[in-house]
Amino acid sequence: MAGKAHRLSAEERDQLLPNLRAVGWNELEGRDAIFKQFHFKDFSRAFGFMTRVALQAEKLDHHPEWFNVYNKVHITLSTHECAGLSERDINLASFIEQVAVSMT
Ligand code: H2B
Repeated sequence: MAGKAHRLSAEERDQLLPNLRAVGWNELEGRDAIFKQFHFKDFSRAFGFMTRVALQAEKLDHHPEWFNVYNKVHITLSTHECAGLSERDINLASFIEQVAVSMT
């Protein structure tokens, strides 16, 4: 992975977050992270989605915190290295959106 992660500045957030907010990602209260709940038709689609996200996460060396039951997947993204939100989270969230669109 290129370079050290830095916590996004207020200006960077103003620039990068609106697109993700528009598709349901929100900042958590009390923790510098973003969160979204996904809802699929069934478990196969939810797990297919998770599999594709997992392979990309491993490639990026940036992994989601997530919870799954049946057709629901809840995802939190944050960066340990900078103890908050970095560009890595934005990039992974954008990839996750592309996968989700193709699974619904
Ligand atoms: N995933 C996430 N979400 N944040 C990180 O800071 C992170 C990660 N760091 N996956 C990586 C792995 C780090 O722990 C390893 C050692 O590169």
